[in-house]
Amino acid sequence: MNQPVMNGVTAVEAPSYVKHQKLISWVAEIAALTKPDSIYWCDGSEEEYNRLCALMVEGGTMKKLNPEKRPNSYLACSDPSDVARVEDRTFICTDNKEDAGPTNNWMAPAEMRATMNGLFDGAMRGRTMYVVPFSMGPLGSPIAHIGVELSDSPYVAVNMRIMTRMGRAVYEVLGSDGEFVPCVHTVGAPLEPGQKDVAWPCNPTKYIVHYPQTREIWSYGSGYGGNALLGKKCFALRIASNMGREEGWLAEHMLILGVENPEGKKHYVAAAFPSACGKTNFAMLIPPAGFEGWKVTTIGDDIAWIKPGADGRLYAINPEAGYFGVAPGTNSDTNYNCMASLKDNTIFTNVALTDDGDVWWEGMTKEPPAHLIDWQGKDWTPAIGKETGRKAAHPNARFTVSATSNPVLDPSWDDPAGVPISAFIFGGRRSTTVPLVTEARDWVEGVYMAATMGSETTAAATGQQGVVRRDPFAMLPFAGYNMSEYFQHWLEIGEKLSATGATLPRIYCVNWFRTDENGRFVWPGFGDNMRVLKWMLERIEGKASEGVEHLFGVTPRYEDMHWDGLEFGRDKYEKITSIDNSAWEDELKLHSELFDKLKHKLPPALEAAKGKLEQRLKA
Ligand code: SAT
Ligand code: MN
Repeated sequence: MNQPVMNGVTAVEAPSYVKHQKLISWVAEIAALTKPDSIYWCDGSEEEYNRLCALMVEGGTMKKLNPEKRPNSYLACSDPSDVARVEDRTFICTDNKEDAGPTNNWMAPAEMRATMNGLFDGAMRGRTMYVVPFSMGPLGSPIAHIGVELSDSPYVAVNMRIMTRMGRAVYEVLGSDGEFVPCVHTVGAPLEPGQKDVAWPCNPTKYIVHYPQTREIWSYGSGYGGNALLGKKCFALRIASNMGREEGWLAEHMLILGVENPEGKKHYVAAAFPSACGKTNFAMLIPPAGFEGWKVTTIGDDIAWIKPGADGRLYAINPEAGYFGVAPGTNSDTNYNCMASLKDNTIFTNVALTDDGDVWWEGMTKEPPAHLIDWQGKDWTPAIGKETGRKAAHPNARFTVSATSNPVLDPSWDDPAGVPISAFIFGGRRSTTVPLVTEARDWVEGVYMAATMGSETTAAATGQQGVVRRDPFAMLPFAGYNMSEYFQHWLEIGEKLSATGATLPRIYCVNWFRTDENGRFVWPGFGDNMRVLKWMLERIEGKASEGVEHLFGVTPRYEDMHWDGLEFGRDKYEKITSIDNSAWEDELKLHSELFDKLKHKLPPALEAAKGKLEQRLKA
């Protein structure tokens, strides 16, 4: 039902199936502030999805792709200034600055609310405000949580339908007094009467604001990805990490995959990597030649909510329902399952358009097409690309696709109980220093590894690329509270579980990205990461050899790895597993810098772990 509402509205009429008075009053309150021309309550139906997409095609925000090439799919191209998460504009607003910690931008809630009230006043003029109800996690599951996003972007509404369980059924779960996280979003581009809209409205001023104490999210000025789809990083990580801390669970920037050996023995592992480091590829990995009978299946590609079960094991769910993955570099060799997922029903953002109405991005095919319209709407040919260095697709171009399009979706992906986790993997993008794989000797050492992880920055966030920054647990931009307390929370979860006599998941550190003297990756990565997974599973099952113990943990020897189907000599293996003591001395200085920054409430156990590492390095 469409609900036209006058400017300066005081009362809102909701569809009859919305029974939640507090929700209705909140919608009225935000409408009174933002002054949209109308309010539209999303029901999540397919008809609605098609209608909103058609509306955006008409308005120039999206193009419909050739249905013979890419059925029911669209291309949206953003404003060139609105292409990635804005970490420097992301705020955690708690009463005490220390509660946000030194890695987050902070402002006092009252001050931020005053700023937000100013910016949001009339911000939706000339637009429709969409009411987008969504569940993170299976609808009605005891570990799911509900949010409602109010947004003046139809692009947000359709993306949320893919990325979450969005629609009318959420109201049934909410009933008349259920809890929800209120999420308010505007692109910050009100329209004067008669003013023509642009294809991608946004505002040069941006604020991505979280109030963890009251569990609220306000986002201003951007229409892109994690800035605007508020169920994702804002709710499922920044707000949920706070919920998890209060309630004894973990909200993590992790993919979850299932791996089954030829005998039918299955394990689930969760792996944290910074944005744009291949989580989607790892989650859909195809075992290479030499691994006949092995199967890898996907639970999730970006976020995991992990809760202790009654049996003392940790159980994980994927709170999302779709993938918002990086397109460039994806092709049938690097990620066949992903390409198969994208064959229809996909929204592409900031990729290039081919002359026959399909999409293309760097790395999709070896040879680029002879002519394209690039993500900024300009003509592009390989010659132009070469001359100007201009990419046809933006490096952070994305696809939005439903999890159910994934041919290797795990049968338990939607199980409200979650899946038991056997191992945690932490990985960064490091051209030097960090070996291919290391097993932590115990939980504390594993937490230390994860806490001190570094990674070279990518296009997923605005700012300089390719510089190593510490990215603890791949959560630097996503931990919604003080990072040192977040470490403490991990340590406590470990302590509590071991106290029950449970076997804790093993913790591994991996690095697929070491390069040779010519700057080329030495490790083939992608499907061959299966070799590393296999070693981990053998360790977990107590079958693998002892490997080599070194200052940082345990790494397999060359002969401990399964090499069938790949020619990869000892010399190469040495290149990606060697420990260079002088490089580690420098690395430890960076750990010290990090700990210095985080010294307020830094767990002493991590200081002690660092002390041990330093001693081993001296020995
Ligand atoms: O734009 S998102 O935050 O959703 C993607 C990412 O950075 O992982
Ligand atoms: Mn991510």
